[in-house]
Amino acid sequence: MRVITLDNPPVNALSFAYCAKLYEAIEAAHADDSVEAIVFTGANGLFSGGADVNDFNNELPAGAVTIRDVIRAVELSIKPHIAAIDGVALGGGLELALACDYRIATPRSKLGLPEIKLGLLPGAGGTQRLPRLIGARAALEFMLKGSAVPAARVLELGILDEIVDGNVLERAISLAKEIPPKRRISALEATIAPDVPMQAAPFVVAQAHKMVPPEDNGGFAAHKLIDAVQAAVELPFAFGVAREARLFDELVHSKASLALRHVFFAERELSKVPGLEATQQCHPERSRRTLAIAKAGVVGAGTMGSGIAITFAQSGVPVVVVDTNEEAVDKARQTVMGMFMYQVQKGRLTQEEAWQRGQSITFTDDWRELADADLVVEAVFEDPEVKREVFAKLDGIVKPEGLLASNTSTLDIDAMAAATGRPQKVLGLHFFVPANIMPLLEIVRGRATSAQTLATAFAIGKMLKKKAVLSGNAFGFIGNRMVFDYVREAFALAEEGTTPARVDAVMKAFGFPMGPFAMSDLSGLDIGLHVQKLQGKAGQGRTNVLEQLVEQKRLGQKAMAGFFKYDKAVGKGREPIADSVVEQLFAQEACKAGIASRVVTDREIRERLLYALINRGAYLLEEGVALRPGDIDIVFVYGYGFPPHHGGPMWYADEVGVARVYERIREFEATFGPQWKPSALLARVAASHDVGSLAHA
Ligand code: 3H9
Repeated sequence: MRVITLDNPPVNALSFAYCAKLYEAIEAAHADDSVEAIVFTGANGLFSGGADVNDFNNELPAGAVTIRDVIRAVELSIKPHIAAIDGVALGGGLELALACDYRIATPRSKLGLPEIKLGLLPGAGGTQRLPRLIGARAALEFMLKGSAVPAARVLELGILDEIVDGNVLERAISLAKEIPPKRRISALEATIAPDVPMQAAPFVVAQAHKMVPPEDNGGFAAHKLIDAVQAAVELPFAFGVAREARLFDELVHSKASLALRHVFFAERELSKVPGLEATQQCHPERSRRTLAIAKAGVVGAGTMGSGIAITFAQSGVPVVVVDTNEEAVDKARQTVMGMFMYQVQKGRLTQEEAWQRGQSITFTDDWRELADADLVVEAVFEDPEVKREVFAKLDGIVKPEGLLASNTSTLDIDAMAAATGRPQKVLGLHFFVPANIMPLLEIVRGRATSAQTLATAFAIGKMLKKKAVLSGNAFGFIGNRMVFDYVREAFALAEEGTTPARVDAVMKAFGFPMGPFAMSDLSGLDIGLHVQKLQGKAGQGRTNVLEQLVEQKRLGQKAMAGFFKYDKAVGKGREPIADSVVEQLFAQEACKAGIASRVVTDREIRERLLYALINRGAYLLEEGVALRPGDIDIVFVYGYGFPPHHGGPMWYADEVGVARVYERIREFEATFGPQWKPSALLARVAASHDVGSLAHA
């Protein structure tokens, strides 16, 4: 018996270089007559994270050994192989386990084929073996979701043979000593599902194609995956594997996969901040210099405050919410209870867990209860004076080592820090509504914010399972600052005679879950106007349509009328319905302001909105507000629904070609005015190559 340990830190990725070593070890075990069985296990706390995604960016080097070669060696051997899994087994890692004869795992293990999230499909036999093991329908569901699934569920599905409570390697070794028989999955016939006859295959395949997004709008890999599973059902194993390999190769070079792989790596770059020491960069939560957050405080029990409190409670951190308004507190209590009960209904929490989480949020009107909090986040009204008062008060109450954060979406962190005697411990933590659901967190660095405070903020982000992006302290930070320009163009288009419904439809067709007008309705037109006032831009628009809508109490979705109207009977009151009243208001005000009506193409709509984002993003890079183009992309993918298969606005600029984007922005500047002045960075990148790259600027 031979134990082969996958050991390629940090995640035992099956790179070409590592596969060459692995292949050698496997062939040595096969050649050794004293070895009757082979056990695979993993070092570094996991089985394997799958293929090395970096390898996909290069052409396959001549003579390279890949996971497919490793798996073929396992498959061809007459000796039994056992996968002993502890931790995650993903992608090619799970495909290796599927080529084994037995698969056993510890209860904490998670297994998955997440390739779809990278715009790929399992390309090392996974699409052919899984339908043979658990049926095509269950296999498709498993691969289309791409989640890392807990061992208990994987056992139920029939992918695992056994869950081992004790030492999984010991159990595998004892299993190997029994010399179990070969059980090649490749020798099985694929089925659809226990209750479905094989004749139903065409129907099941057609249904699956209908259920995923269109090929040109985020569904490219999903359709190819369905094709591969169809091959598993219709073709002998060897032909199916060949079809899978062809489909995989098409996907690896697709724009969507390149974009999704960019998002994957950009996400992992986020906490690498120049100036923070190496240990903090890699493992902020482990660094001694980060502060432990054992108790959190929130000021303000509004929508934002309750969402933030739930987020901390979900991560096991007790939290005190301070608000003197009884009505707001009652509402917040109901929101919190409702949220946890919903999770019980969905089977995500037990009654007991829901009760415990609910208990870990305390509401009070007594600010002194914040005294021993390690971190307090204020979520009060967006007004500079109110915020300053809150910070001054907190500074007098919270223990000196406690961090003070603002959840402001726009305002100056330095002004708040100046109201305290601990500016180095003041920062912005900008959550997005609803805070307990939205994955994005902007960490705003003030002039005096210390490295320790920042490192702690990244550790908090990780603890709360957020994508934490660092932003400089500038009005609107990264996300909102860029969205102002995006919405500005949407508004300008409406003033020029394009209906809000059409603008939104074009952006939805690009892949956003909603268009800019529906988004404005969701966040509230009154909020939009308030922010314009804070920015000193209210009343500077070409028309006063926004002001009029707010005066008419058309505040957006919450008022069942904004740029669109809403009807409780249509999409639970959340579906925007075009409203001719608003369209007429735009037409009438545009006429008064002397704005000529223009006929625009869908392409112009898309370009004006997306290039406004790109131009502002380039300014933010130039000004140092955003560290990297990838950081901006993460903000937009996770905070604003930018379609991940386009990689985020800055990646999209590269996809289109920066030179082309720049030229178009110059044309917009000439046609529409100085708001379109291109950033110097954009000009430089556009000039540097024919197809310049912002990613490498
Ligand atoms: C595949 O398998 C294709 C096959 O079907 C067919 C082939 C023919 N490759 O996330 P973390 C790096 S496709 C390269 O912070 P965690 C990551 O960049 C693959 N690098 O840790 C980071 O580097 P750095 C299918 C990878 O503990 C470091 O490892 N598999 C890969 O929070 C730590 O990462 C997947 O899609 C990789 N595959 O989570 C799994 N994975 O330190 C993708 C990680 O320089 N990976 N890195 O910043 C994951 O889901 C998580 O990383 C994992 C660990 C759960 C493994």
